[in-house]
Amino acid sequence: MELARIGEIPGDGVNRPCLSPGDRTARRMLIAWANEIGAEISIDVAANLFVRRAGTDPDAAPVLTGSHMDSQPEGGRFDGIYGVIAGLEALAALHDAGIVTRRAIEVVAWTNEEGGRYAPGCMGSMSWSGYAPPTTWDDVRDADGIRYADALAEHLRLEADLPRRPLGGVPHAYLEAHIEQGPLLEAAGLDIGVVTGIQGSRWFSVTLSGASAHAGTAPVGMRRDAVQDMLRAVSALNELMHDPADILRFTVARIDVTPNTSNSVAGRVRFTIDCRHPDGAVLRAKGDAIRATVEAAVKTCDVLVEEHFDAAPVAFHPLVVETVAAAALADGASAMGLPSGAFHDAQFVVPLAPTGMVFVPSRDGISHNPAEYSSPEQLAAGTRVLVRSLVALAG
Ligand code: HGY
Ligand code: MN
Ligand code: MN
Repeated sequence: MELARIGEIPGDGVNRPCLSPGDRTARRMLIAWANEIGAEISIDVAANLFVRRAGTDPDAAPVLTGSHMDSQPEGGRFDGIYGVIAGLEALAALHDAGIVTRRAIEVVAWTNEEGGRYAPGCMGSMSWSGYAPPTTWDDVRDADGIRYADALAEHLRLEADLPRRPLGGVPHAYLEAHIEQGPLLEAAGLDIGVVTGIQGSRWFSVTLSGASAHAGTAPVGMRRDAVQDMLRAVSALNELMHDPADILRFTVARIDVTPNTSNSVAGRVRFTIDCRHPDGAVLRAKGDAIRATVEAAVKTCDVLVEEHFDAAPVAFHPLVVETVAAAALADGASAMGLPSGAFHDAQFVVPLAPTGMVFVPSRDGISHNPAEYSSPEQLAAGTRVLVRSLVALAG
């Protein structure tokens, strides 16, 4: 709740973009809490922030937990931040109990999971895991035209007092606590989600270039109207992406129009596509059909389709899934297995180490919305299951 006051917006929401002053203030609050329990702080060149509690065996690979601290522009108080704070609570509980695990336990706050200020998301975890080189997104610009590389350099300059660690590493296991962000646990009346995997996600942008013109004098028949062509393209994409079973997720939610005035015909439109499916083959086929579908639908504009994010579906490792299920049982929590509809940094840790997640219910399944809510009891139950799991994994 203290962190939720940083970047707070009406309706109990938060707006805490990655690498912003608000993000830094939140990170400093985490660091202060971590210092209280004697944990070690470090940061890598992707600005991923690590809080480490040493184990008895310094040579043993650590158990890694955590999530992200950046939010959607109109986000809720729990998405991401819960997993970081639950991880810190695990370290504090061990500290208070005077228990030292064999393996170190590290809590990570990944940089730019949301992909709001800078698209795509998961830049910190993709850099750390080697999924993509850290320079991949250097020239991505935010709404103010600031390059990602420059925002990152500025952040690292302001965080120069923090010890540096090399980018990358191979943990013994990774376990992330997160709110479900969907309705399934609440509908089933259950406390805990033992997450089995994450569906695939692909992000595209479509840029339509026509010609701006006078709204009063330009005959409609002579226009190269990018808004009208966008409507044609999105209608055709809706048909391509229509799924009677409602499994496929197709979203157009960001539209930039130029010159964006009521009396100049739009010369240019850029809109985003977020496409998701649990079956990699379906996601591949649908995503690969976007370009031809848009080109066939557009009447007068030039078309540019770019892909910005391609995260294949992942299945979590039985070691972690079974550890979470056993921890829920031991804690007397009701639980069920379920896949994640949202992507997470965990998606990019899967190729490196046994990986899993634990979910707590979201009220009315709401997320990416200020009304996002999970109760203290639900959050505490998830944290207890996390702690039990981390102790089991770390020995
Ligand atoms: O979009 C996602 O799935 C994540 O919540 N950022
Ligand atoms: Mn999240
Ligand atoms: Mn999110």
